[in-house]
Amino acid sequence: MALERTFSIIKPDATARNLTGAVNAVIEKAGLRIVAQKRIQMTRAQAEEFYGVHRERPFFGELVDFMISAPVVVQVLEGENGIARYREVMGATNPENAAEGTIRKLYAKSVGENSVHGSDAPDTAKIEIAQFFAGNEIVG
Ligand code: RTP
Ligand code: MG
Repeated sequence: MALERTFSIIKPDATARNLTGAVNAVIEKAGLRIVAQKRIQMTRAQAEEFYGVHRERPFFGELVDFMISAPVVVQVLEGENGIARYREVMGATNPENAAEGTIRKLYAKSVGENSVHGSDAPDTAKIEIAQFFAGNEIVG
């Protein structure tokens, strides 16, 4: 299979605890390559757009507040079967259900403050990457 790109966010709970390097170590050990990365302070508008699919969910307000509560690190990851592979490495949304060795099992605080985001499909990966990166910022 060809290399596939996915979009990742190291969320505020992780950056606040200085876990950027620790999360990146798990990502790289899993065979994914970080082909773009930057630390940003998300605006409310960016967070609302990013999580727009969850707008009607009861946790939406809390989720947006959380995503702008501290800087995040946005990334593009590349690897064989990259989208599914990164979902595997992240672990279940709720860290209580996450498998041993996954990022969320190791570092997430709760179902809301769960340390990382990863795209769930090729179409969303493309849209999410384009929201935060210009083509010439990604170097494979
Ligand atoms: P993500 O989109 O961030 O990669 O996470 P996911 O696919 O595993 O989970 P999703 O269902 O898309 O939910 C998006 C994010 O919303 C927060 N959340 N809070 N309080 C709650 O019950 C709740 N449920 C979800 C989490 O930050 C989750 O990652
Ligand atoms: Mg999701």
